[in-house]
Amino acid sequence: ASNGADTGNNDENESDTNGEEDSEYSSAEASYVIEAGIGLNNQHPQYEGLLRFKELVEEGTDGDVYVETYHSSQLGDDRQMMEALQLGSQEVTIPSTAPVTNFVEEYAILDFPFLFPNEEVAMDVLNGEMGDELLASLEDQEMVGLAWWENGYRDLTNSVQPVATADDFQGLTLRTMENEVHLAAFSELGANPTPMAFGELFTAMQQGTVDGQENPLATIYLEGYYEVQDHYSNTNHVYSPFVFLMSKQFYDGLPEDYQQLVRDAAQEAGEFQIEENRNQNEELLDALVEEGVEYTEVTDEARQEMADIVQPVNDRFAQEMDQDFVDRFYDAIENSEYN
Ligand code: TF8
Repeated sequence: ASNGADTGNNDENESDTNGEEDSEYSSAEASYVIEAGIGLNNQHPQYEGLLRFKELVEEGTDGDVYVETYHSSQLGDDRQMMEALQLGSQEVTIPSTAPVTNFVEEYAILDFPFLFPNEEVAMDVLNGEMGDELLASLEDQEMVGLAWWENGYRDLTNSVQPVATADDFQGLTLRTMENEVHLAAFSELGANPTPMAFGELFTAMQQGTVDGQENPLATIYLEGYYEVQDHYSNTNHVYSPFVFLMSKQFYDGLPEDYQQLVRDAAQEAGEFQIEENRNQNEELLDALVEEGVEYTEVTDEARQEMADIVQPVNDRFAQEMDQDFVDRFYDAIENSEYN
């Protein structure tokens, strides 16, 4: 297993490894035990969402389904946890969609930079037919997609220079997620992208293996990146969803009423997580600046220039995908009432 817990430095409550103290139930008395793991630490709204899921499932089944929660990559990184779901040795994980492209190609469309004009459109499309289709496509991979959660718009931090325009990406060595679209897009901008698992990122920045990284504000602040990064820019370059995944083997073994219950719980806990995520954002920017990070505001004009530079990357990947799927996806964005 990975030792991600050691790489972040903001795990203020290390003893809270599995939410045990928040539950009146126990695994010994349950018919089903769900081991649920995430890569982020227990300060992130994603963990609060996971605890909400635990509460809903345990109360809804009167303790017959028990949920053990793990954070900080205690059970492995996103990719390893998805593999464990396929094997049936872990029941739940909630990765960003970017590493899911290694299992289902179509997920790559979600990594297209500057695809969704705002969060509401993104959630509208994901909770509609296109999102349902993406969830269903996981079944061939022995996983069941239960709900969409939100990581959020990704922003840039680095330890070298303020990034205000596309030119400022030149020469920066940036950690990216393990995803072809991200690799291509950052190369196109003139940076040196270095894909690596999330659990290795903090140390890589600390040791100077990479100059910077990109993640939503909540991760940047709550994982303590201000200790190793000097500059933050609100590039908003990619909207990053989380997808709530369950092992198909485990799901298929549940009675039908429990299947519906975990589905509803994942959805409801997700709505809570998304609200928490969005509420925190403004506060977090102030807190980041308070820690001494220099904030560079990216203008709409500069963002448009970045978008124009990476557009050929989107077009190239779109061409390699099922044309009908891509067309319908773009239509769904355009036709969203939040657009
Ligand atoms: C990344 C992602 C991650 C999440 C999480 C660790 O940068 O944004 O923060 O997928 O599961 O790797």
